[in-house]
Amino acid sequence: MFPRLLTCMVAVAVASAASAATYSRTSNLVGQSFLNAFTWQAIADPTHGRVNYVSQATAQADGLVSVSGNQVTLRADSKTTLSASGSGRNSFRLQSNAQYTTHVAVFDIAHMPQGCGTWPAVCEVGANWPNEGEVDIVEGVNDQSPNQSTLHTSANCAMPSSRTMTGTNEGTNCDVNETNNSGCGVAINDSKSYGPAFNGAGGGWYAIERTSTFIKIYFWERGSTSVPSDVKTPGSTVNTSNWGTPAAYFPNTDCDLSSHFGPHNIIINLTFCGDWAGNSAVYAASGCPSTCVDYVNQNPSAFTNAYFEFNSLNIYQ
Ligand SMILES: *[C@@H]1O[C@H](CO)[C@@H](O)[C@H](O)[C@H]1NC(C)=O
Ligand SMILES: *[C@@H]1O[C@H](CO)[C@@H](O)[C@H](O)[C@H]1NC(C)=O
Ligand SMILES: *[C@@H]1O[C@H](CO)[C@@H](O)[C@H](O)[C@H]1NC(C)=O
Ligand SMILES: *[C@@H]1O[C@H](CO)[C@@H](O)[C@H](O)[C@H]1NC(C)=O
Ligand SMILES: *[C@@H]1O[C@H](CO)[C@@H](O)[C@H](O)[C@H]1NC(C)=O
Ligand SMILES: CC(=O)N[C@H]1CO[C@H](CO)[C@@H](O)[C@@H]1O
Repeated sequence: MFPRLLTCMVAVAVASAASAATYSRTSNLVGQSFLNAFTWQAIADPTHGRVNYVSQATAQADGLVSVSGNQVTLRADSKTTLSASGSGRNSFRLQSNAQYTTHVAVFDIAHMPQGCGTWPAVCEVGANWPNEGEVDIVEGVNDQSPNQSTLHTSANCAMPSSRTMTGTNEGTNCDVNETNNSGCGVAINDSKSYGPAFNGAGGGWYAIERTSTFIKIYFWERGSTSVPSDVKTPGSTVNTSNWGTPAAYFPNTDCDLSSHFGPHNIIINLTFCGDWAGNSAVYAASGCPSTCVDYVNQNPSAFTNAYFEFNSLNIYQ
């Protein structure tokens, strides 16, 4: 009886996994429709960066946002020398108007912000942080590569140290309180996944698949021969069964995802220095000059390449 029951359960599990792997497109965001799906947050930076998050109106007046065909460019100010006693460097923090639980999001990114002191992120975050969780899809500092996809949660959420992913486990405890906000990160095993090398390769695709039982992050550099066809040429559906081993895999084996992750907004932001990039040991280890805040204040032209360029964002549910 028992083996037979087991076989039956396995069959059910496989069937539901296969059906959960196909999703239908709910948003095809390019150009102006991409911008219309987000709200600019001119707020104080929760990560204490040397930044001044501006409104969309200010960004437009200062040329920090532009649309060219399908492409959307979001950049930081690269013209103004800052006074040490004044506000930080003008930059962007965009939050999606919609929230997502089970979904797939595919970000086709042509360029990401680079330069000493930069700390860009594409992430998904719930209300009442950290109780509804945070998923950093791509985040890094000071051009260091390859880095890193991370969960940040409340207490009692861990990841197995060994799991089926191409990235490298950098910590199994996702609880921000016990990890000094570091969470459980996975370094992506591709030197072109971040910063100048990512940009030099023409960027690539980052994708998240979130279900009630796992969160997966995928990355393909622009020239990869293994980009799935439904990623390379987005259409009305995706089938993640054909996407191969994820870069980062966060299963629910040691973390009840349903109680640690609520509905999430997508956030796209760029700060400077702050808790991570500006940490003096991290900044120095990156081979960056001076101190982070002085460098950001005094070298506007160093931020000419501190911009995101998105080709598209497709969301499937
Ligand atoms: C971007 O926003 C998210 C969500 O608030 C936050 O966790 C992350 O630290 C921010 N990153 C930067 C670079 O400001
Ligand atoms: C990491 O990337 C290297 C170089 O492409 C490859 O040889 C290695 O198999 C990868 N590791 C994993 C776990 O996929
Ligand atoms: C945070 O962690 C410390 C131990 O590192 C613990 O004493 C404290 O109760 C925790 N606080 C919360 C809110 O979980
Ligand atoms: C999704 O891909 C898997 C693996 O190739 C396949 O078995 C399944 O039939 C596909 N699902 C749909 C709805 O096409
Ligand atoms: C916690 O993080 C803050 C901000 O990065 C840092 O200043 C502090 O030294 C860290 N504390 C520990 C115990 O690592
Ligand atoms: C800044 C940073 O966190 N860099 C890390 C990027 O990933 C590599 C490989 O895991 C780490 O060694 C670096 O510390």
